Amino acid sequence: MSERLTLTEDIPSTLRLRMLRPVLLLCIAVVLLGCEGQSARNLLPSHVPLIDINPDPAITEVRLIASPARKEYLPGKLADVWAYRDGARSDSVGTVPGPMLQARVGEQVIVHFQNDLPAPTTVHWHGLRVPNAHDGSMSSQHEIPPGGTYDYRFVVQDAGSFWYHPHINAPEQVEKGLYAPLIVQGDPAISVAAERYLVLDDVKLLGSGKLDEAVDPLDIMLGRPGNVLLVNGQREGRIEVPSGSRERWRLVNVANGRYFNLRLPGHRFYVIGWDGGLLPIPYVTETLLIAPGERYDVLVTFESPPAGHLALQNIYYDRGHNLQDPGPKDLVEVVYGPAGPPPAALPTVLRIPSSVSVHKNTPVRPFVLKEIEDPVNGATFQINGERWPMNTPLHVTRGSTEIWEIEANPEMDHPFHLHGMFFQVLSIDGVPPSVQWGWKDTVNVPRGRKLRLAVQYDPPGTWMFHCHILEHAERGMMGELVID
Ligand SMILES: [Cu+2]
Repeated sequence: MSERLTLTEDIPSTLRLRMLRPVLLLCIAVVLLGCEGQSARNLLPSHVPLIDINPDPAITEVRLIASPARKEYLPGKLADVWAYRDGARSDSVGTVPGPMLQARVGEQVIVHFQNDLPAPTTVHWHGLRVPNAHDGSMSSQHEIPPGGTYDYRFVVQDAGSFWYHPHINAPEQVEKGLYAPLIVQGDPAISVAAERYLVLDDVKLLGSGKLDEAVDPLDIMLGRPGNVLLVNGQREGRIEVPSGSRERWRLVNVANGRYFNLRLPGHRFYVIGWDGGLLPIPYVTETLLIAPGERYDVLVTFESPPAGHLALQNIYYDRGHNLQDPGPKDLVEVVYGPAGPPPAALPTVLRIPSSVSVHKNTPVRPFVLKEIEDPVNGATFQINGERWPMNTPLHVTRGSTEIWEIEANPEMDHPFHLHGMFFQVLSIDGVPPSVQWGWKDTVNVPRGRKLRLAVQYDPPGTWMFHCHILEHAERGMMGELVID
């Protein structure tokens, strides 16, 4: 009998049935944990920063190790995971998420990386503009074998919220726990009572609390939907917020394929930034969609304590394939604590806008993201009719600008990520987006629609672009851009 458990399962039974899991469904009812909603909610742990071993204030130098570790996703049950740890702390153990890398704009960062995993790996610094040899993709470096080391070196150029993760066999390695937050400081100060980095994930667990490593066709199609939702590696956590005050939340979606659509009932998100840092003009929203790989930076004001239970929730977003609404799921309980400092006036301008210059003669380069259903293997994925690694690299000239017109086929959305440089969204089906001039490195391409992006080619090297549903990328939805 399957021992997979069902905690936050939101895959419609019709689809699961269609996708060859009839036995699982019969078993679901008897493997429930049975304590949903009753567990003692623990305060979310804060991220432990990597120790800077270099006294020079212009250099952040750290030792990062990836190794097997254990993680208690479910109470009293240990899962075998792969995790990052700080090699500069003699007593460090691997954690999920891994230790946070922090640096300031203009600093040189040196990461002495050591692979203690039983498999080759690399480290990709998602969103950072780095020299090509330090990007950590399969197009820019050789894999780091078990027992091997690699020194990553780059100067951080942009303040913002980023993350790091492997770029080899990512569907397995990220799912096993290899991901961590990365913050580059250097923004103008925004007055808040507290700042948090909430790392959103899901994980597919068996009733034993171990990772379910079986991959079925549905996992390939949707990006391994987990049955347990995690914030900072913890299920059903709790945060205490200062009453009458304001916090800054950085948010990243590190899930293989889950879309997070956030809501905090009775509160609004004041969005001040996303992938490439602060936005020129903030905006307010009741719900916040975060596709895999994306980051958002929001202010939340806690003015009126709710009468009852308050939770940051994940609500339905229609990403395609007739997935049905499972109802809201609590991600983390929010508790009003003692009064904090009253919030200062909200900033209205955060950054001077800058943009990629495009005109009517700017070349348009089309990309079609396509899913090919395969009843045996689930699906394969293509960009412009080609499957990585059999893709034809695109060659372009450094400094030139092009418009990328990206179209997703009608079945489902795909979050599109470009390494090495930011881009700007010009239009969706010809209509400019309501929020403009923010720099992105990952953007959701809604199914059946066309996005136009402005991309200026720099720096030189071979850069990957791909869907950030990791199973899609690994099964073909990935290409290479060569800037000469
Ligand atoms: Cu995709």
